[in-house]
Amino acid sequence: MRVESVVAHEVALPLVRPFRTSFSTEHERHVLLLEVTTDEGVGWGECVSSPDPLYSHEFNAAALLVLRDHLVPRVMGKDIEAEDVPGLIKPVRGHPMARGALEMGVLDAHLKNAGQSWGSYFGSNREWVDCGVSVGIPVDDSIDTLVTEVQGYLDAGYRRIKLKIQPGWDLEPTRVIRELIGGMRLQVDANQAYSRDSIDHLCALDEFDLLLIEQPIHEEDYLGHKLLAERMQTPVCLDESVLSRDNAESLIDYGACEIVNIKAGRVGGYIEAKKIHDMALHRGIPVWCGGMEETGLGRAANVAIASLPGFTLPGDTSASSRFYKQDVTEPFVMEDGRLRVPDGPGLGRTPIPDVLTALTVATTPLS
Ligand code: SMG
Ligand code: MG
Repeated sequence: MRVESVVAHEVALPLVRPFRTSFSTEHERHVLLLEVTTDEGVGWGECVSSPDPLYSHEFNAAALLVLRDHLVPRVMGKDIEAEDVPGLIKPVRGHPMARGALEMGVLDAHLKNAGQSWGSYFGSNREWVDCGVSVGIPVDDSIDTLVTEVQGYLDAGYRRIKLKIQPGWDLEPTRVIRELIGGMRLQVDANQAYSRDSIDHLCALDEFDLLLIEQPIHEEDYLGHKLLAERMQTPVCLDESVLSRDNAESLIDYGACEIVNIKAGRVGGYIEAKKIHDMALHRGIPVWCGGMEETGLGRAANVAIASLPGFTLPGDTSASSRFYKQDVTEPFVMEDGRLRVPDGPGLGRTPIPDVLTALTVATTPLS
């Protein structure tokens, strides 16, 4: 196949409620959607960076630059297979979210043309995936607000709750939500907000019978996570620290994590995500699918990959309505706490043209 043009559509989607984590409070999601035109047709990629480099070093303006000046030129106009994209752009260091978006767009174009679904291509063995939901820190710091929000998710049918935590917002909210939800699956995510000095404090979470604690300490502090994992009964799961298949295996071997959050954008795309899945499955390490408040495009790919056999824990694969009143594609609607894996060609979703136009705040040619 041959890539003929790449255009970035920056869309702004208002969130149904603010999403507060240990690193930011978001009211509106600004996301880059890549329209990749090839001789086989059009595909769509989603870049999961944000306007500000707060979750990781990546941010939208940098993603646009690296795509335009370094990544897109390496794939444009050549006779390639979709699977060649990671190798072609490998000499460029870093920027996994940008490179993942380009790979996703090319692969979607190819699979749409071939009539093969994302799930079938990657080896899905399920038609449905369980839905977990990530619950932010209330902007009013109120436990009552948290309880009301979580009760809404319980009523909607979610099968696993993840609470965002940070110093000062950890033991008490976790205790209250554990009481509220009984024996249902519960986990917490700190987005690096603690340090090695907090190990005693974090061990106090053990009494809440959590599935896992996600990325409690700084992403580069592997020893800190290893020391925590040795002390804490709750399994330690890494998110931001995991950047590739080989680094995931290193972290597991070193003892820094017992469970892996697989987020395609963070590791440079779905092809690398699948490699992490295969390694973890082979080694008996549980994995689950992380989320970056994706639109229906990224959500489609996530739901498909979450249906691979190694994804034994519910992911942050929530319904579109968790974040958006209006998604850019046909929305993902939960049924009995699950989402159906798309079975249409490619992602099984495309932007709805009028909606895309209405939500777009900038269009940037990248080729
Ligand atoms: O898509 O449900 C979702 C979001 C899940 O909590 C979520 N993601 O660290 O795991 C994480 C956060 C990062 C989101 S910041 C944009
Ligand atoms: Mg996380």
